[in-house]
Amino acid sequence: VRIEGALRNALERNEFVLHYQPQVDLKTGQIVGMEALIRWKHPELGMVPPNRFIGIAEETGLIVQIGAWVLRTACAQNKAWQDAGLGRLRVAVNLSARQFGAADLIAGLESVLRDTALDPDCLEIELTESLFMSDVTPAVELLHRMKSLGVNLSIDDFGTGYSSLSYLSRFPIDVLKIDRSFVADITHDANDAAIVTSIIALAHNLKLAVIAEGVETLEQLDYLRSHGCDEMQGYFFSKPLAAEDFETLLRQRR
Ligand code: G
Ligand code: G
Ligand code: MN
Ligand code: NA
Repeated sequence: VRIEGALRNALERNEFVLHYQPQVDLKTGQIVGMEALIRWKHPELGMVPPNRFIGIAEETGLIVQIGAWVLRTACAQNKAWQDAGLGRLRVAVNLSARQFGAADLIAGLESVLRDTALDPDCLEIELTESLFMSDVTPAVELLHRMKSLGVNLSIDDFGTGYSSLSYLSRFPIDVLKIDRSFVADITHDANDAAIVTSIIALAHNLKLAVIAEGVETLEQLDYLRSHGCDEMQGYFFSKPLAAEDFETLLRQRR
């Protein structure tokens, strides 16, 4: 309850920040993108992780305004890094179901792309399977409208939802993100290894790119690379970083 009241004021008080976690091409070892992850710098509670407030923000509907801020901030930051000569990276932003259902989703995306002048191909919108569960027809239309703006669409936490696979052939998806629960035991558990290699094959057969989340060890990285996974994201390479630290990392690697 205390959190909810403060959450309403957090946007005006400029208390949110984005951290960025690098996404690395497994063939070249280069940073090719980053996922923007929100944190709340509460004046008394300190740094509040998203798990403590995203749910409340969804219930109260505040996620629509917070999500719009995330999108705008992530796109502006990416464009600034590109203009500084730090590379043509792609930024991934999480979209909650509430935002997906909002009437002004497309207009909001359009205005952010116009205002920031970010190439839409350098933006990726992360969706979860739960978005596709209920009534599928409006979802298909909305996804095509998003795609027509030129942005990339990915499925986050792939394999953990309850939706059917049939949407993969009908929806204009570009990327599957293998959930980190499958990656964790990939080198010890034959079933998890089978699931991960199957997701990689599924993605590639559908001409989708595939990125593994939660990569924490060299063994996991080697396994994923040798099985043709395209990209990885995880603590082994880097935790999510504050913008200035992410920028330092980019400068060091150039
Ligand atoms: O950053 P962290 O690992 O603590 O993220 C925890 C969860 O919060 C993840 O499931 C992530 O998808 C979610 N999350 C982080 N940032 C955002 C955001 O900007 N919007 C939404 N909807 N979820 C986010
Ligand atoms: O949006 P999504 O649910 O995929 O959010 C990514 C979450 O995963 C964030 O909370 C991020 O901090 C977390 N994360 C990123 N890399 C790792 C990792 O290597 N291990 C673990 N356990 N969590 C990670
Ligand atoms: Mn995500
Ligand atoms: Na995930």
